[in-house]
Amino acid sequence: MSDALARPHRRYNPLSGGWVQVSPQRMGRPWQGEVSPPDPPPPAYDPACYLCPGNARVGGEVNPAYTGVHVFDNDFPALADDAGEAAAADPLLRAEPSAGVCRVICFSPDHGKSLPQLDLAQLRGVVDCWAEQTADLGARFAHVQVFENKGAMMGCSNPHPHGQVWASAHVPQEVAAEDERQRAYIAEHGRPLLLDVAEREAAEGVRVVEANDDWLAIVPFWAAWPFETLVMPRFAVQRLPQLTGGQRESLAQILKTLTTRYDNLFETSFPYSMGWHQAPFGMPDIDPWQLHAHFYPPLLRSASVRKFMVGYEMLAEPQRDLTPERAAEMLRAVDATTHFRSRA
Ligand code: H2U
Ligand code: ZN
Repeated sequence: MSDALARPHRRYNPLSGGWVQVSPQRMGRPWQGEVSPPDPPPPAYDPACYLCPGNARVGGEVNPAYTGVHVFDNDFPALADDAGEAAAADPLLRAEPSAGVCRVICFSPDHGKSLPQLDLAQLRGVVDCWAEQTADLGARFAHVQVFENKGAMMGCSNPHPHGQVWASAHVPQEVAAEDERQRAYIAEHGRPLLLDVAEREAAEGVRVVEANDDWLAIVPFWAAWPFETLVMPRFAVQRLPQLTGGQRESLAQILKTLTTRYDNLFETSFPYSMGWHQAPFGMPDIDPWQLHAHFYPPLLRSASVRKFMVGYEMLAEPQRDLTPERAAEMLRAVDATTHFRSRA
């Protein structure tokens, strides 16, 4: 790493167009590896869980005795099912309708098993479901957001392994920003932005956490969260449904090892928000796009010590002490073969 990167500096996020303040000199502060006792694993079935097979949901509907992945319409959708009437144009109090569909995706009938504890065939089922939902909803909506919000720290109330999909008639702002940045990059450099990033990161290696022939998981150069990662294909692809069988299998593999590293890092079920970004639908030119997943985990030093995005972060821009290179090194140093809960 150059000397400039050992001193306080800012890094540019070419996907979002934002910046992050990096303060590596503050890493010299005492680093107390606080050890909290591992939280007890949840049971395989919880009679009070609204996602377990055979249980009733809040709306009264009963979940089937599902054995793999199970998808249902969110009983409390965040988006309207029709566009409704446009609000009157007001330059100061501007609003527009937001139509869409919200679904819940149960990853497994087992209440106690999160992604790293599923076997590769089950994980492949999750990938297939994400792709199917994208194809289904992409036929009707401009954007399909597949995501998982995991852990009480992230405001997720239920440990049952599940994610969500929200499809909307509009392209939401994070995706719109990425769309703009990727278009600008290909116009200037002639190649998709994230293909260049993947090639560069694979060659440099310092920020790589996991790699196989098809996929790369890196702590991006511009990461804002301490252990943020970006899962990216090493081939041109814009959306989940385009993935071949082999590419889905290699994706299942990298998801398993990446999330195993996360859980083993602090021996806790690692909280995060993760989700896929893919080319919006109904756009003529999607060549600038590369499919990718962001993992945004809040933890910093232990199962209970988290990073807060407050103060300077809320008012100026994100800041971090731990460098992305060091975070990647820490994740690489963790065992990726055995989940801490299945150790003898
Ligand atoms: P979390 O990922 O934030 O825990 O959300 C789970 C979703 O499940 C949440 O959006 C939905 C909530 O609206 N839900 C149902 O659709 N039916 C229920 O019976 C309870 C929760
Ligand atoms: Zn459950």
